[in-house]
Amino acid sequence: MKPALCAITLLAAIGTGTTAAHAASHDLATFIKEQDLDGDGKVSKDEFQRGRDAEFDRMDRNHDGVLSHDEYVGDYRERLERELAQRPESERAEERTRQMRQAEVRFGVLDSDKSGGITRAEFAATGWGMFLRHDTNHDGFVSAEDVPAKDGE
Ligand SMILES: [Ca+2]
Ligand SMILES: [Ca+2]
Ligand SMILES: [Ca+2]
Repeated sequence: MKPALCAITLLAAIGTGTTAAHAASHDLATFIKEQDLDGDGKVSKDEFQRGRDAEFDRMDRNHDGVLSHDEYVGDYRERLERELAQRPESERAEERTRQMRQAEVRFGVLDSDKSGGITRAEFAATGWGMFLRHDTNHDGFVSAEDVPAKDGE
């Protein structure tokens, strides 16, 4: 199995149940909701590229073209804390531990050459894998016309 493919499978598996995921969602409806920037109900390649670039730039706080561990995991933690604030306090600690563990795993997967940082190319590679996975009718758009991929595929 090629490393990129392996990463996509793993990302899909650990993406389940997370709402603040940096990885493009493996759920078709969520993917469209998150990536459809102009609201026409489908995600074009151009739109997806712009969205991914914007997300990378937002996370790359020191603008060196690499998402360091602190930038990636720190950004995730901030988003997670905002989300956890909506939950009953009794659930927060456990959820925080679980989600942060997943964020660490995702960082390791995205950093495919294990250099300690995620380059734009690494970030893009896993995203495109997800786009192609969703575009099951291969028309270059992810839309409701695509058949949702089943978990585990
Ligand atoms: Ca669109
Ligand atoms: Ca950086
Ligand atoms: Ca399609």
